[in-house]
Amino acid sequence: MSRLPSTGGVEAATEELLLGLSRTSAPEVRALLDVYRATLAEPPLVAVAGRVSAGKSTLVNALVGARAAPTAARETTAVLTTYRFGVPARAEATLRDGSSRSVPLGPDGPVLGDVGPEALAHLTVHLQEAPLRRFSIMDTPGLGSAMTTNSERTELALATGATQGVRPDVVLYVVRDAFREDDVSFLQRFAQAWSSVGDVPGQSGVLAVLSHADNYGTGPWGPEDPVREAQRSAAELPGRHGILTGAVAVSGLLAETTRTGRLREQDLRLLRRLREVDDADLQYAGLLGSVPGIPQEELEGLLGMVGAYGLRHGRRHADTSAELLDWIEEQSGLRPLERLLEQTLGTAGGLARVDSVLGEITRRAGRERWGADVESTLEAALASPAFHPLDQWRAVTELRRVHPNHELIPVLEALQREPGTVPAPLAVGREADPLALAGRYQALAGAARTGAEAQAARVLSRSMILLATRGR
Ligand SMILES: Nc1nc2c(ncn2[C@@H]2O[C@H](COP(=O)(O)OP(=O)(O)O)[C@@H](O)[C@H]2O)c(=O)[nH]1
Ligand SMILES: [Mg+2]
Repeated sequence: MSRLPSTGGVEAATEELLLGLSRTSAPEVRALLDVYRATLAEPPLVAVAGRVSAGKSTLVNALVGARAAPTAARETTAVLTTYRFGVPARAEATLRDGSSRSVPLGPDGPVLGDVGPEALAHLTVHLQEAPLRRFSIMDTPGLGSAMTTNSERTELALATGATQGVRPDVVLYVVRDAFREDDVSFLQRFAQAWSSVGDVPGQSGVLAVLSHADNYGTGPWGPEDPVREAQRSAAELPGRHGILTGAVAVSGLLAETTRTGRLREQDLRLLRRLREVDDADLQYAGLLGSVPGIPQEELEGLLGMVGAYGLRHGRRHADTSAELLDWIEEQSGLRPLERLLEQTLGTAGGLARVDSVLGEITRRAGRERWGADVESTLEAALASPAFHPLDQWRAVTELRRVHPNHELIPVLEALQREPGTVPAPLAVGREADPLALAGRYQALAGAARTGAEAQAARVLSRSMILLATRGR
């Protein structure tokens, strides 16, 4: 059963369409269609992208609630890994030749043994962590800066998961310190890898994560609170970069520490003992890793879990472990990220997935000659009223991209929310008559300035006709 939000019946219609197609298809096509149906029934996919050392794997661990992804030290061996919900916990390696085999899952992640990095395409790790029931999450290795030439297409596709054929519903793009112009080109290359899979419209969201919030700006020892500064900077990002649908400041380190239950009683005691140390001494100690009377490795261990920011401020919130955990959770910024993620997956995620899968099936049917009857069945189904919400979604997505403030956007959005009624922005006087509105939009389509506007008007005209003929 699908866990996606309501998508105006499109998902049920898609399931029915694919089932119908597979009944009349050749065995190899049927097998493919079954894979697509299974894909649609799975939780949506979140891809975490960004440069090496941006904090991607740390964030993955925080969101999953387990130290599943190796961080920092083992970055050089990083390989694209998707974490999915599954029982029992297990790992599977997919090789570049398309075959796959199960590999042991050790405490530090999959153990590759004799599977060489050059043979490996990606890993899938099944875990029982509750957040993975809501979404699967893909940890990507950072893209190199030179992955633009044709010969590197394969690497690019491998590094973004494009070879898996399952398009991410949301991209969390992790940056450290700042979102720069070359991050835009990085994101474009990320999208480019996907476009080599097919020209499916983009995923439902690209959220920027300003990581290392605890070290932001003047840093943990500076006069300003770095976390607040990072939050202010993050809030400005979507307005500045059209490619972003949202942005949040996060300290992945603090989030990983609370969400994976790393802190022990002795860490709490150690933090309390640090209350007597003044800031300058603590900063110095933080750099050198020592405070008189406290073993260096204990201090380093604590620093590795809460960072200098947690050391400096956390010690004032360490009366009880509950108080400390609440404080860390609050500073980490993970909850606002989860809310934004939930919202992004919830509003458009379902339709984006259906769109992506149906687009791919349509292309393959043509390219791989699945048969004229398959193609005509697909075409007829997609043109039927059951799939009209998908056309509305496509139209509004494209309109938002081309004319972000277009007056038809709220109309299309209202129709998606309440498919059975004339949208509130229109429901005034005689204009509320759907057939009159259909005519008006038809005329607008003819006079439109751009393809996006024309498409939106055509789709709206049909929405009104469908409204007028409902129940007749
Ligand atoms: N202080 C601080 N350190 C972080 C944060 N996020 C990640 N790190 C550290 O930065 C290093 C790189 O993180 P990692 O998640 O491996 O980056 P990746 O290469 O993007 O996967 C690790 O040592 C992390 O502990 C953060 O928010 N604050
Ligand atoms: Mg990593």
